[in-house]
Amino acid sequence: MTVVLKLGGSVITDKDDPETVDRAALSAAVSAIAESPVGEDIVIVHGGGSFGHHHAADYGVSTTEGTHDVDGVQAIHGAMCRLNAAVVDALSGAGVPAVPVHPFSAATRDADSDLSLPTAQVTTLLDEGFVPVLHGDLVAHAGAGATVLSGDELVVELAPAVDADRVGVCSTVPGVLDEDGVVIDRIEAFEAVAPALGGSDATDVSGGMAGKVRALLALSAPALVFGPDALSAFLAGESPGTTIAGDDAD
Ligand code: IP8
Repeated sequence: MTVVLKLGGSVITDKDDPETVDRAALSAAVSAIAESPVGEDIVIVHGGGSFGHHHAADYGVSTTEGTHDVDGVQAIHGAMCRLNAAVVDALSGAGVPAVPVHPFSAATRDADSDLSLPTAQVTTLLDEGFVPVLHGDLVAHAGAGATVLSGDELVVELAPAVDADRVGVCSTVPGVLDEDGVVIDRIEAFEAVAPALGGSDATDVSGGMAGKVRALLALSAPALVFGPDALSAFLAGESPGTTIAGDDAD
């Protein structure tokens, strides 16, 4: 049972305070991972929270707007590396064999914005008993300099590469919410939930919940979106929050 788990940046950082880790939230997530029956068969991806997004906003960089400003690149990538070090340290402290993997060193987007992420490093680390910990980052982007590479994009690339059985997206909300704020139990087609998610124009996977759902529907593994309190349940094989299972999902 291989799991790809995304820890949302706003789950593990204090979003209002630049470069501040939410120690209590990170420690709770780390304990859930350390005690989970999944063991070392897990790839972890974390988002930017008050680390990457803060600097990306300062330099006007997004998944579509790039920069050639080396100071901006160092600020954004450097902040993400600092958050990654905090996550890896916390996992190591709990006995998880976590190792850092920095996507900026490997990924590219071509002039059509198509992403290429070499994954042999991740699969080999996993096979060798390590827990790779990747993060939202910058990516070298042909014609645009460097753009943001979101953790959600990484999850979508990694799940097939590691032949994931389940994908988890641990977010600050307890699942994908309908118009009344109620968690949607299961999503099998985007059209059925498009009105609740604010339309169908989100092709950018970092473009909010609509983009996330569209991208996760394309996976062959079921993906679950849930809140931090449900992380242990997800890792135990339960189905908290919203299950997103498109046509290709097992
Ligand atoms: O929070 C964004 O990752 P995300 C990473 O998963 C940066 O969208 C560099 C802002």
